[in-house]
Amino acid sequence: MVGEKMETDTIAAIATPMGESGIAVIRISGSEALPIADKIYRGKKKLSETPTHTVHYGHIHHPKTGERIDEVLVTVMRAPRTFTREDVVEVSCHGGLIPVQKVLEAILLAGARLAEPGEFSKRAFLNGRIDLSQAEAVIDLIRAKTDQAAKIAMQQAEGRLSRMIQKLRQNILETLAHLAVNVDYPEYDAEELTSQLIIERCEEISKEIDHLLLTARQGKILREGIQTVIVGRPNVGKSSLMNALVQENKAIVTDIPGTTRDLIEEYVNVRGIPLRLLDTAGIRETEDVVEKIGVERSHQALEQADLVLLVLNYAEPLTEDDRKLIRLLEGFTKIVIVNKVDLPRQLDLDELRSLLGEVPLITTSLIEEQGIDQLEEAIVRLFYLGKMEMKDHTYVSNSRHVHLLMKAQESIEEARSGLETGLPLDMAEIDLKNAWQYLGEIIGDAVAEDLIDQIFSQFCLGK
Ligand SMILES: Nc1nc2c(ncn2[C@@H]2O[C@H](COP(=O)(O)OP(=O)(O)OP(=O)(O)O)[C@@H](O)[C@H]2O)c(=O)[nH]1
Ligand SMILES: [Mg+2]
Repeated sequence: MVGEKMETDTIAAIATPMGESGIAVIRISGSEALPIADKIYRGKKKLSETPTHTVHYGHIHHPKTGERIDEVLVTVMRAPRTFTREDVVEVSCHGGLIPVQKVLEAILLAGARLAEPGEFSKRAFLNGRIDLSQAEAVIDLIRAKTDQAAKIAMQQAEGRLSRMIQKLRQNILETLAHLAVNVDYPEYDAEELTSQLIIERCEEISKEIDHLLLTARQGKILREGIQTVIVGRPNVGKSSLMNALVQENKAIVTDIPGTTRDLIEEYVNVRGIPLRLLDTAGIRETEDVVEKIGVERSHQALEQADLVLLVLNYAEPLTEDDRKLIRLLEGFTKIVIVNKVDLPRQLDLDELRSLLGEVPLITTSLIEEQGIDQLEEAIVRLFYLGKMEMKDHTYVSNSRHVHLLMKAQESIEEARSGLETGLPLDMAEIDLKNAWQYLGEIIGDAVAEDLIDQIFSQFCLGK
C-alpha cells in the first residue's frame, strides 16, 4: 500500500527549464530545507527565523569556500501549506547554465539530495495533497500542446475527475451495503427484492461510467492531437501540403521523386483542432534501400492514423500505385487531395469518384496556394469539432484511466448479468468490490508502488 514508506530526506532540483533566462528557480523540499538553505544563504535574517510564505533578498555562498555565487530572492514556505506539504524553500537566482548549476551544487553540498524526476509531485501525492489522477494531470499540463489540452489537464489537476470517481465509488459502496444486509441476514428473505435493487443500481453506475468513457476519445484527441498522416506516391506534393498546413517550410520540397525519406512530424492547429501531422516518404515499389525503409515507415505510420490525407496528382493518370493505396486505405477516415490543378488534367476524376465513394475530395494547387481553406473546412466537418465547446465537461484523457474505467464497467456488467440469470448475491458482491477497486486505482487508492514510481518518473526534473 501507498503512503507507508515515506521518504523524509530533503531534496532539491532546478524547477525551471535549462537554458538562458532572466531568472531560474531551484526548489528545496523536506524537513531540513530551512537549515540547509541557511548554510549557504546570507541576508538580513536567517531563513529559519523568518515567517512562512515570505520572500527574502540575499546572496548564495559556497558552503566550503565561502565564495559568493549569486544574488538571489528566496521564498520560504513552511509545511503544511506547500506543494509537497513539507517545508519548501525556493531560490530564484539568475538564469543561465552556470549560476543555476553553481547554486544547485551549493545546496547539494549543504546536505540536500538531488531529486529524481517527479519526486516533488510524488511527495505531494504520498502526503495526501493531491491524488494520483491529479498528479498525472500535472504531467499532462506540462506537456499540453494546445490551449484546450491544457484546459482539460487543469480541470483534472483541480480534482474534477477525482470527485466524479469518488462519487461513483460511493455509489458502489452503498450498493455493497445493501448487499451485505441481505447476505448477512438471510432470514429476512429479501433476496428477490435486493437483487432487483442491485440490478437497478448497477445500471445507473454503468451509465455514468459510459458517460465518462464517451469523453475519452475527445480527450485523447485534444491532448495528443489528431494523428494525421499524409500519404501518396512520390512527387505528388505531400511535403508541399505539410508546409502549407504548417505555414512554414518544414519539409524539403523538390521535383525529384523520393525526396522525403523519413517521417517528418509537426503540430498544427487547424481552426482550433490540434493535428499531429506526419509527412511520409512517397509510397511506391522501389529497389532503393533507403527509400524502401522510408516506405516501410510510411506503412507503419498508417497504423496509428486517426486521419489520412491521401494526395494524388491531377496532372497524371491514376497509376497502379495509386489504386493500391486507395485499396489499402479502405476503412480509414480520410480526405483525398487532388493536387496540381494548375497543370493540364490527366486524371480521370469520374473514375476516381467511383473508386472513392463517399470520401471527401478536395482539389488543390499547392504551388498557387489554392484549396487549403477547403481542406481545413473538410477536416473540421469530419470531426464535428468546429462547434465543440469545452464548457464543464470532464474529459477522461489518460489511457490508464480509460483502461481502468473499462475494467470497472466490465465488473459492473458481470454483477448485473449474474443477478439477472439468478446467480447468488455474493457473486455480485465480488464483482462490485472489483469495480470499486479499479476505480480506486484511478485516484491512487490501492496502487502498487512500482506503478507509482513509473507514473512519477515521467515527470521532468524539478516537478
Ligand atoms: N505545378 C505544381 N507543382 C506542384 C504543386 N504542388 C507541389 N508541386 C511540385 O511538385 C514537386 C514535388 O513536391 P513535394 O511536395 O516535394 O512532393 P512529395 O509528395 O513530398 O514528394 P516525395 O517526398 O518525393 O514523395 C515539387 O517540385 C513541387 O514544387 C502544385 O500544386 N502544382
Ligand atoms: Mg516529400
